[in-house]
Amino acid sequence: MERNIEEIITHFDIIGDFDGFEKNETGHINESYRIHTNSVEHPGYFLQWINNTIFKDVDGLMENICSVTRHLAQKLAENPKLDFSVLEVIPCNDGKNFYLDPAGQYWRLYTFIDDAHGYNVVENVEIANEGGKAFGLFMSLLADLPSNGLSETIPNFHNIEKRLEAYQVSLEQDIAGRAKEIREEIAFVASRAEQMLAIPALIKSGSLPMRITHNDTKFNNILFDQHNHALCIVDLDTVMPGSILFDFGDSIRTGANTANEDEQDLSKVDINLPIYEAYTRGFIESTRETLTSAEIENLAFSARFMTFIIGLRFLTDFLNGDTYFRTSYPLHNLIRAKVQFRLIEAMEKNSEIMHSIVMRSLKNTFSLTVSK
Ligand code: GN1
Ligand code: MG
Repeated sequence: MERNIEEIITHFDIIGDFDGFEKNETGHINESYRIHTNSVEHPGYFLQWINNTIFKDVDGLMENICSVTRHLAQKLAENPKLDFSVLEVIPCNDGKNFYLDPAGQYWRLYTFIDDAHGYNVVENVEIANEGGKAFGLFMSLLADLPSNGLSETIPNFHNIEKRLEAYQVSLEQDIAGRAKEIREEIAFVASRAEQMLAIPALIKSGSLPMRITHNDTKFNNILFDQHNHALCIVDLDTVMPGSILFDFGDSIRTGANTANEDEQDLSKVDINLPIYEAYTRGFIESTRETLTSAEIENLAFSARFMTFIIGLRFLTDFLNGDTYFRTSYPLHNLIRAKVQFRLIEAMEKNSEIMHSIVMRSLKNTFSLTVSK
């Protein structure tokens, strides 16, 4: 779609004048643009087109992001030692927190975080440990924000029962005629589905508490500074009530995979145990005060659970003819699903050691203290 970025920016209350932009190619759902201005003091802005087919309630979504970022900013002001930052939403000229253009497209603007970078594949254990601390801290700092004030931006987002139902429907309808290409994956899903239902059962029984979680904790949603200190958590569209297992599991899926999410050479896919351990230690350091026994017991398994649920979503989208995730070639979603399933196999082989790493981390880490 043709976008007039310069015109869109005029609707936001920015410092300086528009001076060009670059498109940022990460993310499978929204579109992002780095905006330059002629102001020397201001580092620029980060403009995003919000995919309204997927995020149907943009009002609710932006309210969530504003209350979460406000809360985090206040917590960080009270705890300057934490040396962490938070996204800043830039309002429109009319005071609203998003701009709806005449074509019915939704836009929002953040301050650009300068000199920051993220990782698709984590390079070393120090970075993994920082990442674990950062996502754990993000959740801990949100623990006292009332979760009933937040909307569910995508209902049933990590509901495995609903995801399995949607997959079954897509498989039966086979609208894109692709079911014949996924025989191995169909068998994989059938053989693992039942064990995954343990998580919703624990949620329903109340053993796994609902907290405010990020729900899209891809490792590349952590920004690092030049010294590889974790600076900020981004991509807040799905911050809503969820289980801590969702957040831990998705970071392991992305951060502790030796390969990219869409690696075509499946022999490169494996679980990187030193990275897993470093992330786990960092995460537990920031969350241990609140972890319940059911959460601890299932933390290692959550990596398989989240890898399964997202693999299943890629596979379902492949069957549907690629209507949800942005793809670059016809088999892209199938490759993504294959990578997830291969990673699950690698984690299954290491399941005991992954659990013992959780237990060891609980013994060997101290908690970060955060004033409430
Ligand atoms: C999507 O667009 P991005 O990369 O932030 C998806 C996540 C998936 C991820 C898979 C709202 O996130 O749930 O885990 O792709 N976000 C949404 O890479 O569906
Ligand atoms: Mg996202």
